[in-house]
Amino acid sequence: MIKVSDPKFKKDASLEVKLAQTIGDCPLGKPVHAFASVSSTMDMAHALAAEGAPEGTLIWAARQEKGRGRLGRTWVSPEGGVYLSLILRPKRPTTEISQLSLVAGLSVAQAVQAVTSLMPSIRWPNDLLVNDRKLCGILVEAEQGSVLIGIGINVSTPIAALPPEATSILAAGLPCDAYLLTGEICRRLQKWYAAWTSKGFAPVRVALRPWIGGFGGPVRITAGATEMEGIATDLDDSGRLLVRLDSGIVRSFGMGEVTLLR
Ligand code: BT5
Repeated sequence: MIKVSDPKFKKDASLEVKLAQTIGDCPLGKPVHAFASVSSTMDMAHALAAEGAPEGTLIWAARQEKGRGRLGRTWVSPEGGVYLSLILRPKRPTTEISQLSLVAGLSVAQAVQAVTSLMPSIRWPNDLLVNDRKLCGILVEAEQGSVLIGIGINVSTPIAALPPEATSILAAGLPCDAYLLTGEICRRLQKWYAAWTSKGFAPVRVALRPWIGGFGGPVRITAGATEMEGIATDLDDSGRLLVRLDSGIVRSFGMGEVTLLR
C-alpha cells in the first residue's frame, strides 16, 4: 500500500494554507493533506483511513499521476482540475453507502452553481454534465469502516488535455477559483451528509430532483451484462434509478451506466 510519508509525494504547505482558509470552520475538510502531485488521492485516502485518520480528512491534489474512475477506468488528471478525496465514517447501514455518490453529486452541483452560476446536471449515479459533456466524476470506495469519496472536477483544465467526452468550467466560459470551489464543496457536503446521516435519503432525493438530467426522456442503461432502453422516470426512495421499459414494466437499478438518448 502507498505511504503518505513517501517523499515522492511531498505535501505542499502553501496549498494547505490556501485550502484551510477557504474551508474555514467547516468540519469536513479537516485536517487537509495537499499535494502538487500524487498517484491518486484515493490511494492516499485508503492509506490515511487505514492509519485511523479522522472523519473529515481531506486529501487534495493539483494533479494525479494515476487518477482512477470506477471499474479500473482512468481518470485523466492534468493540472487545472480539482482532485480530492474525503474520509467519512458513516453511521448508516452499509446497504445505504452507495447513496453517498448522489449526496456528493448534489453537493458538488450546488457548489459549482454557487461559485460560477453554471448549473450542471447530474447523470445518475456519479457524473456531473455540462452541455452533455462530463465535468465531474465521483467515486465511492470503502476501507475498513470508512468510506472514501473521490471527486474529480475539470475546472480550468485545457480541453485538449481531456478526453473528448469531457468539458471544463473554463470551457463553458467561466473562470473559477479551485480553492473557493473546494471550500464550497466541503460546506455543501457537510450539510447534505448531516441531513443524510440523520434522516436518510428522503431529503436528498427531494433536493436532487431539479438537478437530475434525463427524467422523462429515453435512456440506455447498462448494468453488468444487462443493457436496456426505456424512459427514466424517477429515483426511488433509496436512490435507485427507475426506468419504464417499452413493455410498461418499471425496473429499478442500483448501479450502472446511463446514456441519455435524445
Ligand atoms: C468516475 O468514474 O467518473 C469517477 C472519477 C473519480 C475521479 C476522482 S479524482 C479524485 C479521486 N482520485 C481518484 O483517483 N479518483 C477520484 P467512471 O464513471 O468510471 O468514469 C470514468 C470515465 O470518465 C473514463 O473512462 C473516461 O471516459 C471519462 N473521463 C476520464 N477522465 C475524465 C475527465 N478528467 N473528465 C471527464 N471525463 C473523464
